[in-house]
Amino acid sequence: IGPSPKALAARFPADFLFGTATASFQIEGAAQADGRKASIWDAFSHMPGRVKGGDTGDVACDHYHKLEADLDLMTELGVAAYRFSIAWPRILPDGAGAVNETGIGFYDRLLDGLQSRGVKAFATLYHWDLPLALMGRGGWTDRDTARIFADYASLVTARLGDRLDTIVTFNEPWCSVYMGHLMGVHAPGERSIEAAMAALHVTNLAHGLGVQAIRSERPELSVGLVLNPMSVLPASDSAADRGAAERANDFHNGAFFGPVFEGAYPSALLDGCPDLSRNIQPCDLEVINQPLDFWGLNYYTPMRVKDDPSSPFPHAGSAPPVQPEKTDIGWEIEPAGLSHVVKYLYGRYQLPEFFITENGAADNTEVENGAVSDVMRVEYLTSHLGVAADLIAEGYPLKGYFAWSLMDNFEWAEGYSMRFGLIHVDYETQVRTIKQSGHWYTSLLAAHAA
Ligand code: GBH
Repeated sequence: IGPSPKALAARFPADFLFGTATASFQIEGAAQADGRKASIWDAFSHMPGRVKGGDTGDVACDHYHKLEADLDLMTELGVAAYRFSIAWPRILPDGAGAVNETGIGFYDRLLDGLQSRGVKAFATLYHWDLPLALMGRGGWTDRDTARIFADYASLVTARLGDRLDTIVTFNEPWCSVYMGHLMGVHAPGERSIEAAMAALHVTNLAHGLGVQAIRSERPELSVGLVLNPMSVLPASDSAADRGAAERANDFHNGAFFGPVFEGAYPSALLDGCPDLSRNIQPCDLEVINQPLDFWGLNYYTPMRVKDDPSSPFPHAGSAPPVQPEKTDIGWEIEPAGLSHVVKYLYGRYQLPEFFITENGAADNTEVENGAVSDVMRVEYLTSHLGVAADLIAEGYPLKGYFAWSLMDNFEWAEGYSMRFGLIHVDYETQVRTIKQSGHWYTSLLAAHAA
């Protein structure tokens, strides 16, 4: 079943960073504690029928109250870096205006705790928990939200930036834009191409303004953006399917990589979605196209497409999986998709160095006799890390890898039904149990550090 942790570790350079990742809304809970106000995910998850089982983020892993114990678990795992996100509504409960000092205090304790344990801090400003108050103005469909985001970025940089190793503006804007405004399966639950195209551009603009704000506050801080580019694989070699893959690339990848790294939206996207151009003002693309120190890649599964003129733009329908193995959430296990997407992107765009900022599997194995034998997750991580090592050997500038996730958590529309953690969380008792995958990761990290 793949190489030993020691053999795998030997394939990564000494300065390669191994870490784990989480996001505020998925783990913190304490939704009303110490002055935090609601985010769009609090509202969405409290609407009947939106999240499986009616689950909410009210308590989650109660990480807000278990910070010290969770930091100790990181030490036990032996991670060199921790990727987390900051809850905007915890530090600016109304999105703008009055600062909640108690909320900032939580991140002060987190950063001090990481520093004293020698763990590098990778912060994300936006992992989908927009302050609900900003929905009054239209949320991400309103241009003003971009400016307000930049003020939030300045505040975080000024107050916490001295203890950050890197800062990221957005996590997977593809999800907050398309799943939130077109597919309606994530907050705020809209289903309109008009809203999606407005949210796309306002989010990209917010990224650019955010980078400018961070740089002017703290020029030496390393700044990046985390994307979930689709590894778009055509169902067949036919010209029609390859054409569909090209259009899907524009819609899913070019919509973000184009403006951010080239200062232009793909022309096919501008032509195919007239709602997009309407939102663009002169100079926006210069603002969006800021040089970045790095970018983050989140990879789980490929997207297979076939030509389908009857489906909406980009006229690419989904094609069946090729690999028979799936994780418990039903996603095809295809490590080759990781190298495919990296090679596609570095061939297509001028990109800086990168980190794999998320990779992992839903493996819902439960605790039995005090242990969790999540063998599938170990195999998933092993095979994907093998591809990561191949990419480094081929010269791609991959600097680190973050396993998703440190612990089981609120898996968005799936609620608590899907478990991605290296650490098991019992949601009744909040007891944590390091899984077999967690112990395996520890041996990998120990071998790498030796
Ligand atoms: C990430 O999202 C999130 O950053 C993280 O918060 C989350 O917990 C984690 O992954 C696990 O889900 O079927 O058309 O939607 C990843 C979300 C999953 C979005 C795969 C795209 C496939 C395409 N991605 N999904 S589609």
